[in-house]
Amino acid sequence: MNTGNIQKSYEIARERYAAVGVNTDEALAKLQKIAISIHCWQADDVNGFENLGNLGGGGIQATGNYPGKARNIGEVRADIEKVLTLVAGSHRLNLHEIYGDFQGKAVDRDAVAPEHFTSWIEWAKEKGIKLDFNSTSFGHPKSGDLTLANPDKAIRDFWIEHTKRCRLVSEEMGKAQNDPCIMNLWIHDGSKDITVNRLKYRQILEQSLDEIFATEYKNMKDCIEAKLFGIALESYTVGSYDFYLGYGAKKQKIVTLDTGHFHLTESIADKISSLLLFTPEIMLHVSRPVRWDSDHVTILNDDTADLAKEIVRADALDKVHIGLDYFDASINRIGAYVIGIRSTQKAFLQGLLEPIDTLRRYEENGQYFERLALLEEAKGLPWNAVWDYFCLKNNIPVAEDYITEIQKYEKEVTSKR
Ligand code: RNT
Ligand code: ZN
Repeated sequence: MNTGNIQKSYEIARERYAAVGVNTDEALAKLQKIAISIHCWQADDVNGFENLGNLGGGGIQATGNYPGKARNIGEVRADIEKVLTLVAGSHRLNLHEIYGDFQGKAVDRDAVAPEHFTSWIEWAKEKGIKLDFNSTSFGHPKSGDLTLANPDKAIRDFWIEHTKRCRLVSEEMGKAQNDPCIMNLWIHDGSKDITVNRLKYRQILEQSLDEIFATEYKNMKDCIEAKLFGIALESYTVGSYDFYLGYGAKKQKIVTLDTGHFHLTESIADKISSLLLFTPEIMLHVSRPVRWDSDHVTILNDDTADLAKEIVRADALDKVHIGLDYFDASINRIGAYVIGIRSTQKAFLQGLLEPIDTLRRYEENGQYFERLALLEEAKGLPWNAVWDYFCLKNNIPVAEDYITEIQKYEKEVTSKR
C-alpha cells in the first residue's frame, strides 16, 4: 500500500468529518482502547485439549474440514500470536475450560483447578493479553440433554461443582492479570421434543445458579448466556433469554448477548439500552447467524454495525465487554479470526464516526427528514480512509494486505499440520 496516499486520504477524510462535527482523531483514540475478547475455539473447531475423548453433543457443532486446525495448546497460542500481528489494538483471549493445560492427564470437569491454567496465565502475561473464561458443559459423557437443570442430583451436582471450580479459575486469572476475568456460563440444557415440565427445569436451573454464585469473588465477573435452541434440542431451552434476563436483573449478573441466539428478525442492537438500565454490564458474543445460529465468521453487516452504533450512542463502551463467538471450519482459521476482529473494529469505528450531535439535534427539533438524510449521507462518509490510517498507524497490514500474510503462514505453518 502507498503510505503517502493513505495519509493524504486520511487528511481529506478528517476535514470531511470535521464538516459534520466529527473529530476523527478522537474516534481513533477511542477505537484504540476497545479490547475484543478473542474466542480461543475458532482455532480448533471447539475441540479443546482435555484427555477424556470428546463426545460432541450439546447442540453446537463446527462444520467443515479445512486443513490446519490447531492440534495442541502450543498451536493455539502460535495461531493467536499470528492473529495479533494482523490486528491493531490490545485484545483479550477467551478460554473454555476444555483448553486447560492438563499435561496429558485425564482431569474430569469436576476436578479442574487453577493450576491447569498456570501456563496460560504465564503466556498471557508475557504477551500482554488479558484472559476471559467459560465453563464447558457440552461434549462430555455427563452432558446429555440436561446439566445444571438435571433432576438427577448426581449429574446436577457434577456440573455445579464444575462451574464453581471454573469461577475459582477465573478469579485466579483475574487476580494474576490485575483485571477482572469475565466468566461466561452457557449450558445447552433443553429438550428435543415437547416437554410438559417447562417450569420444573427452570426452577432447578435457578437453584443451581444460586448455589454456584453463592461465593462472592472480587477478580472475576459472571455472565450468563441464553440461547434460542440447540441442534437436537429444538423444542425447549431451559436457559432462554427471558430466563437469564430475569435472573440477571434480579441478581445483578451480566447477561451475554450472542447475536446468533435470537429470532433472525430480532434486533440485538435494540437490547443494549434496555439491558444497561437493569443489569450491571453487558457481554457480547458477536457472531453471524445465517438462517440459524450457524456461527459464521463475523462480518461488517448491518447487524454488527447497528450493534456497535447503539453501544457508542449509549456511551457504554466501558460497560460492554466485546467478545467474538463463531467457529467456521471450512476456511483458513487464522483468516477467520482476522476477518471477524477487523470487521468488529470497523463497526465500532463507524459508530464512533457518526455525526451524532447533529443527528440528535435534528431529532430533538422534530426534523425527521433532516435526520434521515444525514443518516443516509453518513453511510458514504470516508470512514474507510480513517480505517486504513488506523492500520497504518498501528503498523499492521492495511486493507487486503493481510491476505498474503495469512497465505504465507498457511504455507509455512498450518499446511504442515
Ligand atoms: C453456544 C454458545 C456458546 C458457545 C461457546 C463455545 O451456542 O454461543 O457461547 O459458542 O461457549
Ligand atoms: Zn455464544
